[in-house]
Amino acid sequence: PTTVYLKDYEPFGYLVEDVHLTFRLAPNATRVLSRIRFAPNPATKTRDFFLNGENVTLISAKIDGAGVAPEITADGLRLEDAPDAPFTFEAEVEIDPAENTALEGLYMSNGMYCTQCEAEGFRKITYYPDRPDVMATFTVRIEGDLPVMLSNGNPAASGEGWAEWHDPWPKPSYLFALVAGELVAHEDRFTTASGRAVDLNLWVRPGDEHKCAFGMEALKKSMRWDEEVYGREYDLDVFNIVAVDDFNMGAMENKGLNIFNSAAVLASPETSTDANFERIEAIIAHEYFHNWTGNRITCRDWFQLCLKEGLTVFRDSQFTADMRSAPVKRISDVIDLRARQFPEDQGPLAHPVRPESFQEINNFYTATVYEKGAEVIGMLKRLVGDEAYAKALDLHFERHDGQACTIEDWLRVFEDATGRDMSQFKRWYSQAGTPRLSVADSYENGTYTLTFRQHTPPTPGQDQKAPQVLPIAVGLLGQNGEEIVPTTLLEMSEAEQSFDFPNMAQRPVPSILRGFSAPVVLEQCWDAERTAFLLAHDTDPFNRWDAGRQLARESLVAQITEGAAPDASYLDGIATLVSDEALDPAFRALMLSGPTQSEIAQILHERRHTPDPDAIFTSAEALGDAKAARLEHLLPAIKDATEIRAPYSPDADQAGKRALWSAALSLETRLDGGAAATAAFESADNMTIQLAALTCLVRAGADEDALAAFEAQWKDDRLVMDKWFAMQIAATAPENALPRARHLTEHPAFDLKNPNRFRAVIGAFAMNHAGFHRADGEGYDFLAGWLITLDAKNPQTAARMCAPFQSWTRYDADRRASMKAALERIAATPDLSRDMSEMVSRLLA
Ligand code: HT7
Ligand code: ZN
Repeated sequence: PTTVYLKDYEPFGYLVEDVHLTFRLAPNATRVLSRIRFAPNPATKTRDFFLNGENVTLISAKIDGAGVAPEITADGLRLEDAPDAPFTFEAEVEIDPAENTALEGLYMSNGMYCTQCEAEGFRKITYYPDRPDVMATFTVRIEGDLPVMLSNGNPAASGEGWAEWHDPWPKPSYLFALVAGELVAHEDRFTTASGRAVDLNLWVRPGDEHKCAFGMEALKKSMRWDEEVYGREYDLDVFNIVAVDDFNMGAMENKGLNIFNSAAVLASPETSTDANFERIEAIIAHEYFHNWTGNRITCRDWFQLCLKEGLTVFRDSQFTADMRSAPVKRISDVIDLRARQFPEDQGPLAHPVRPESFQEINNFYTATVYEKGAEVIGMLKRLVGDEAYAKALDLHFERHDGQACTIEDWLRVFEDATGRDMSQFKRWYSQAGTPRLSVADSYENGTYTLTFRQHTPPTPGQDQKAPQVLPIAVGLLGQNGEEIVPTTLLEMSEAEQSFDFPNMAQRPVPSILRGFSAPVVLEQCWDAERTAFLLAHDTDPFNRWDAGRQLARESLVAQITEGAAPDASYLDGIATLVSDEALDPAFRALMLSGPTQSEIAQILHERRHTPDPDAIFTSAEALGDAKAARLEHLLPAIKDATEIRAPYSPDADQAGKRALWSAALSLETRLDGGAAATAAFESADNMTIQLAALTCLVRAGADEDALAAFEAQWKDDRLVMDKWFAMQIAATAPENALPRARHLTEHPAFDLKNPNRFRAVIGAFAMNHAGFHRADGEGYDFLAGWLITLDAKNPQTAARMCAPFQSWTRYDADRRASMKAALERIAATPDLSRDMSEMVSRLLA
């Protein structure tokens, strides 16, 4: 396979003025007619007229009305003698949406036509310069016997069996979308700050109308928020969202026609959990915010993906923090970053936030590009301050509207708006790996000194790392827990740097990296007493939570490596916090959750112990049991105080109470074997409590009746059945995970072609840490076998699911050999996709 390099970027030799497309829809033989006006690009000397095209059959091609016979290759079309002056290119091609199981380009989902063009899917629809720096206006005519036919922009005209759409905003082809089928709309209206009336429609399959209201409210809140916080208004007369069952990712920000995985937009109290509601609100916001950060200002090439994704994730996190609890959102984001991005950054798949080469761009829609990309924006904002950030963003929108940009353009905006030199900061975009930040302190003659050292371990292809700019938020506490120095930002730019705090009457207790101000691993000399002190007193909610997490982590490491008992100071600290009714219930619920088993495996590996997944599982269970015993007397009061019987609302307040109630129920189940969980399951009137109770029963191994009852109740709801499949595999005891997953692949509702269902069974299995890492290696073989099968149909989803193998080198020799063999089995599969072969070769390198 060919490798594409950032350094080789060249603009396309032609500009596209406008595009007219006509679709004659038919499941196995859709005809696509294109009329495209090209003009030589004055910025380039070479004029290679090559149009990307894959899996399309050319019927005819013309230039300025005269037939031409271009050279056709597996990946496109070339005309040697294209004019060196403006001309119109016309083509007619045929494609087969019904056979398209890769879900890229135009495909069918339950009888509905829909598209997914990011990153390089438009070339599966017709011949085109399918690259983000070619921007054009599109007019689209759809012909077919379907009641609803949608495309980007505003509706232009329609009649019996046809509809026309016009998008006045120049856009790259990856933002093209078409949907056609039997759909019904949940309608609403929004008036923008400047008075433009916008029709809002959420299109769903008949029967799903009752799951639309929440998504629509989330859309309106997002539109208002972007006006108020970023000064960004919507720019078309209509905004359409469509829910689709078969979709590779969460959602797609096509201009004026966002397409959503139905799991990322449909919600009702009976069928969706609080976590689903929060995620849906965030994804709707994310896709909507792309209208400015992604669509109006797009990426020059796919190496710049973080320009739109990092910024848009940062914006959706700000939105959620504003709508809900800011500290809880920050803690949840860091849990996610440490669980998904840190392993990526510390393993064979590590790559910079702006990668420099790829074989298959779909493999770079990663936690590093998205979540670390968002952390980088958060650091920028901290470093320059809120006001300068707002000024820089205004300049970005003003200067680059309508352009396809780079990270250099983005950083120049900050340099011009603030006068700061961003050259060292830019290393965050080019250096892979998680910096490790160690800290030492001293106290002499009334001056307290913090000395930091930063070091980033080597990553594939990058042996040496230069120091990065680290914003380190620090607060100092007095011996009685009072705050003597409030949060202060230290700016570190060297490999080693000291910061003095003079005139300190006593040696303070430092609270370092408040709010997780930089995405680093903080290495402090372990001091159990200081950590317990911070758990009790820190005024920074993130560091307070993290102190609890560290105590739990150290307890587990000592349990595993020294046979120690669960740490009493951790249990005491948690007991005090969870019964403190002045604290937000959502925060208290987070305090009760422990580190994941794969996090413990990573820490053991860092400390040169070979992780034993069974020992990790047993120790985590022992800590859970000890927590239940220590908190037993508090559980009734915690549950009583949360009033979960109020009429259901998905708001943050109620969701926080239910989270705490469910965490208490989970501990109670360890004590009563499932009696309380059974009662909760049977009386639940919302999915949050029903699923929480069922999870408790699965963990306790008392699940047979409840699982059957749940299936009987929800067998006709695809999204709820995904939960049923996933949870019973992920939460069961390790020895049951593989037999259960195997058994469920034979369930009549298991469907390889539906990514949600595949992830619910095969993906959930890999989340059962000790079940996946069974000593006999059969878990690895099971995953590899299913990835090989899926790769033949849907390479993108198959390749994304290789991630559980990324930690393979950290385990014992037998497990390592089994994982390597599983990866080699994938690598040796004939006709492996480009997606999969790139992933496996990086994993094995
Ligand atoms: N920009 C989108 C990324 C994307 C995608 C979405 C759905 C299916 C396939 C996809 N490939 C890339 C989604 C986002 O970040 O908002
Ligand atoms: Zn995005």
